Amino acid sequence: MINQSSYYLIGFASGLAGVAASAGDGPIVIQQSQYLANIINRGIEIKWHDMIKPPIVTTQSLKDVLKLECTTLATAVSHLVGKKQQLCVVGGDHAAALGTWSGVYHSIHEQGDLGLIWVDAHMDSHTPETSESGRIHGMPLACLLGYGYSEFTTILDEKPKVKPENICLIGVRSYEAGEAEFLKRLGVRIYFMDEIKQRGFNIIWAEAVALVSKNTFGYGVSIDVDAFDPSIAPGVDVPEPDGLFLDDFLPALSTITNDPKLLATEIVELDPSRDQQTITEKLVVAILEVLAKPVSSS
Ligand SMILES: [Mn+2]
Repeated sequence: MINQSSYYLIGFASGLAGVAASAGDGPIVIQQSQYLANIINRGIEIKWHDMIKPPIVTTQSLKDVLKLECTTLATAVSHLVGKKQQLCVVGGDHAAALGTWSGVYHSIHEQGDLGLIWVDAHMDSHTPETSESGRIHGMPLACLLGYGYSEFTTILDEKPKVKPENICLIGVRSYEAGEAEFLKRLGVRIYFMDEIKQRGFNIIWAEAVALVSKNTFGYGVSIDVDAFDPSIAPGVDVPEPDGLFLDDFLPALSTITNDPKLLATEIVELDPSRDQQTITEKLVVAILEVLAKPVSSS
């Protein structure tokens, strides 16, 4: 049973693994957002559980700082999932996923496997061997599959957090050969934009939910804001043309918000310094509103 009383947000105010540190301001802006205040005033009960920030001064390496942040995040997520609370992690760069899904895994793995829908313009499936930039926000999905730096593949538990057959990616349109080959070799299902346009978002969404539910205890959804079209989500560091629109995404998302198998959600890569007239901030809050709105059981 899911506890419907409150919806919890955990801020991951870190942009250390991405293109710009300013992505770390994403959750701070959401926390102070008038759009968020408006939906709370309309009676949607949203509470901030935590706001995780990088240390101001440190002598540790980037990997060690990130591991610490992600372990803190994983511990907070695991705590809430263990209490059957609904939650969304608000990033920060996509390295948040290392903490979010390690935490969900930690909480549920004795009961069954974890499924994951990864909504993103990119694959985020580089290993240190295939990455040209070396940026860790391009590697979280590979790490969750058990490949990459041991600092990130062993958060809270030694084992891989998701099996390839329990993952799918939605909205991909920009990637490098190395990561595409990696996912293909593992047999991970990818819904590229071409297929989404051809078959319709609601159809591929239902298929994706079925795929991540089939052999799992439950599943999560990781939403990179750059999955959306830059015309509605300019506030990201790696925009890619020809993306998703909310008219398709929000109705699809609303079909799972009362699904007892939905364990957690995350929204990442909002960079407020690149936003235009706060429209990306508004988009993030619109997604949170759908997630947090109590669903009357009919
Ligand atoms: Mn991403």
